Parts: sequence; structure tokens; C-alpha cells
Amino acid sequence: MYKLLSHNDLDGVGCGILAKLAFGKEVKVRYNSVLGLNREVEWFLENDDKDIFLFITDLSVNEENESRLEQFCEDGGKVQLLDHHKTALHLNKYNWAQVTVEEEEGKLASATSLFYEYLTTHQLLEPTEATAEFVELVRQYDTWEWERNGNDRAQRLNALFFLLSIGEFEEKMVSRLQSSDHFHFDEFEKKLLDMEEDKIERYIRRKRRELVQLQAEEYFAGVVYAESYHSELGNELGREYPHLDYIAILNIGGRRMGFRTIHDHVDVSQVAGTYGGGGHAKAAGCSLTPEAYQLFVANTFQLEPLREDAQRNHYNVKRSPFGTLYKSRMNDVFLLYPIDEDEWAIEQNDTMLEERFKTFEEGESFLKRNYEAWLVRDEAFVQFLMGKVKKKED
Ligand SMILES: [Mn+2]
Repeated sequence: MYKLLSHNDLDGVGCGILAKLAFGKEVKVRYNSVLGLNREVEWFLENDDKDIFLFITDLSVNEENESRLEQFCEDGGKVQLLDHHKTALHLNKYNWAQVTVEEEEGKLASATSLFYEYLTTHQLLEPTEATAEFVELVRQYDTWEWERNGNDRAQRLNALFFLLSIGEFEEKMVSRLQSSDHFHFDEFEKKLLDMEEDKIERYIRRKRRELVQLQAEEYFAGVVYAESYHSELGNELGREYPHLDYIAILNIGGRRMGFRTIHDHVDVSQVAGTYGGGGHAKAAGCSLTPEAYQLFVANTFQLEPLREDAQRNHYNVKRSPFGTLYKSRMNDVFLLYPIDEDEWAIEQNDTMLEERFKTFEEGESFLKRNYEAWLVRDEAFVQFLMGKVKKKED
């Protein structure tokens, strides 16, 4: 008999699906939150049959369970932990743990891809094309590689995962992988996923208008309240506001918060770590501790949301050699323009600021970080130019 304790996200459930393909009725699978795992491990060690082979995937254990599992193995118990979170790398000192962050140069690991590798090399599972395709979609989603590769199928697989219950998803995928030559979505799922995409788009548009800006330690954060679609939201908002180092997504009901970044200079697992959480460099989370509550909720509640840049301009456009016009809530106007090949300057209400910027993006980031300024509409730009001409005439 086997038992699998895994994470309750797509990557964790991917492991459960592989376990059922490999062991059928011979495996008991339980999915856990990050916090729930340690209880399950304790329960296993105290109550379960000592002959059961225990797999732990996509999650890691606390220090107490670390030594309990070591003892269990010394007494002849069988355990294999497979994880890809770098916060678990210290577990590699044990024979029963394998924590791999990168499979090979430039290819990040996921729990599902590590488990697939494990099961096929130990000849516990026959490799097939359909299963390999499924595993690769899960891996790309979990490591964010799908974004760089434009692999929408990976994102759609995760969307389907959230549309169904875990049990339904598991059952569908197991029978599909057993009976198909290639991984595919059926017609009904495709229709459902299209509708879901439209719904997410509308949700994100609404959330964009609720984003507030906060300076927290050395970073600028965008703060938004949301219960669902954290990945999509963090991604969209991050791209929309590249001057923000990361996006903090608050789930008050769940007393949790998520961190997402699109930037390489920020490791949000470290940010989450300061509040007792963890995760990946690009996506992490933590409980809403009183400290985090004070900073991200209480301190930001009175703030006004960021104003969005004008979208349909023809004249006041970014990177224009004639300058781009921004405005702040204090009614200051800023003109960002090139004064040389690699040099951009800013005029604030007709007074040139001292700062110089190598690129347009640096200049815009400065304006948005310090003044929460937004790109004004063409009409305001034309008025501004007319005012300048008039001043010259006078
Ligand atoms: Mn994972």
C-alpha cells in the first residue's frame, strides 16, 4: 500500500493523478494546504500501518516532523519526499528527501515533473505521450514558464482545475490519460474555458480600479483585495504597473495574502518570509499576521486607488520624442521628454527637475513612485501645449 500527501493546488493534484495512474486502488491520496500537511504527517506516523510507503509531494515538513520521519526511516519505514521549493532545500541532507528546484539549466522543476521522473525511472509507471504532455503543462504552469512561452493550454488546465472539484478533476484526468494518445480538452471544456476567460477579464478590469500604492520597506507595492484569480490578477496588474516591485493580494476572509511579481530584481518569497510565509521568487504567500494587517490593510485603507493611464491617446503617448504629459492628484503636471539620446528629463509645472533618466521607463517609474502620476488624455495634453504657446506669446 502507498499513501500520498500532496498540496491542494494543480501541481500537488498532478502528483495525485500520477499516483492513481501508477498504483490504482493501492494508493490513498490526501491533499493539504501548506499548514495542514504537518498534522497529516503526525497522523500517519501515529495511526497508519508501518508498512505503507509514504510519499510527500509539493510540500515540506516542519522541524519536528523532519526528525520524526528520520526516526521512522531508521526503524525501517519507507518515505519519499519530493519538492521543488527552495525553502525546503535543507531537507536534502536526508535520504528520504529530494528537493530539486531546477531540473536542468534553465528548466525549473515542479512536484509533478519530479514525481513523474521518479515513478518512471523506478518503473512504477509506464511513460506515455499523453501523460508526459500533461506533466509538462502542469510544470509550465507551476513555474510560470507558460507565460514566457505563451503556453495558454497550461493556464487553461489550471482554470479547468478551479472550475471543477478536486475529485472530479482527478477522475477526469486519470481516465483521459489512460485512454488518449495525446492530452486534450473536450468540446464542453473548451466552451466553459472560453466563458471563464471572459469572466476573468471583466474581474481584472474592475480590480485594476481598486489598486492602491504602498511603500513598504525598500519596495513599492500595489495592494488589492481579491479572493480569486490571484495569479491572473498579479500578472496583469504587474504588467500594467511595471513601476511597482510587486503586487500584494489580500484575502481578508481567508486571513491570507499573496505576493506576485513580474520582476527579476524582487524575490517575493523573501517578502512573504518576513511575515512567516514563503513560496517562489515570483509567487508567494503568508497568513495575514497582525503585523501584515497593520501595514497592508490598516495603513492603506484611506488611500485612493491609483489612477489609470489614458488608454486611447493619439498624441499624448509614451516614449514620444515631443514629451509625454502626466498629472498628479495635487494637480501638478509633469512633462517627461528626451533631452539627449540616452537622457530623459522631467519638467514639473514648467520647472525642470534635477534628476536624469537613462530610459523613458525609468523616468515614468520615478513619476509614478513619487507622485502616483498618470498619463493624461489627449484633450488635456493639447490644452497644456496651447498654454505653453500662449505663455511664449505673452
Ligand atoms: Mn508546486
